[in-house]
Amino acid sequence: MSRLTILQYPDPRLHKVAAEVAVVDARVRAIITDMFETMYEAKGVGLAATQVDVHERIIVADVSEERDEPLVLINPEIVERSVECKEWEEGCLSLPGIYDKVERPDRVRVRALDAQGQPFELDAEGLLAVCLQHEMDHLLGKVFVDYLSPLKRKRIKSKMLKRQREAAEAA
Ligand code: GNR
Ligand code: NI
Repeated sequence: MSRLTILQYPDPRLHKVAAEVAVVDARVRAIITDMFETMYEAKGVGLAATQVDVHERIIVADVSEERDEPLVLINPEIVERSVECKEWEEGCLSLPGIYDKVERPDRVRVRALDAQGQPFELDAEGLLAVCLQHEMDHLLGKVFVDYLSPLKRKRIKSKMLKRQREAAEAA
């Protein structure tokens, strides 16, 4: 197992579109193991492969309090979404310390493959629904700040670049 580096916004690789996984094999399961290690270490509730520079449709998540309910979604698709939307304060491991409100459908039904390559469907609401939509956006090259106004995004981008510049100088 190894912890992977999480790409930091505005890294252009966060905007790559992930490819479908053709076969769920040992190679894919090794990526999943490393993604869980990375996600738990970073205390995130989800992680998309895009964030660790793997451009394949793989998501790991765990929204449980005890951090003992790992979820794997390969080639996820939303098959149903509620008309009702809800606003949540979102954060992202690719933009540590940045939070803002995003409105999304309140409930979604997602179809995906598990780590064995078996199809399953999942009804999600609350934090899990937000998390899965946030992760699926990552696989399409989209980050939550893309929903914010251009002015907010510009400020966030400057803040992130300044932080990265300072970290590089300190190193
Ligand atoms: O850890 C995370 N928390 C979170 C909180 C509100 C909405 C979405 C998220 S996902 C985020 C981890 C992450 O960046 N996943 O891509
Ligand atoms: Ni994220």
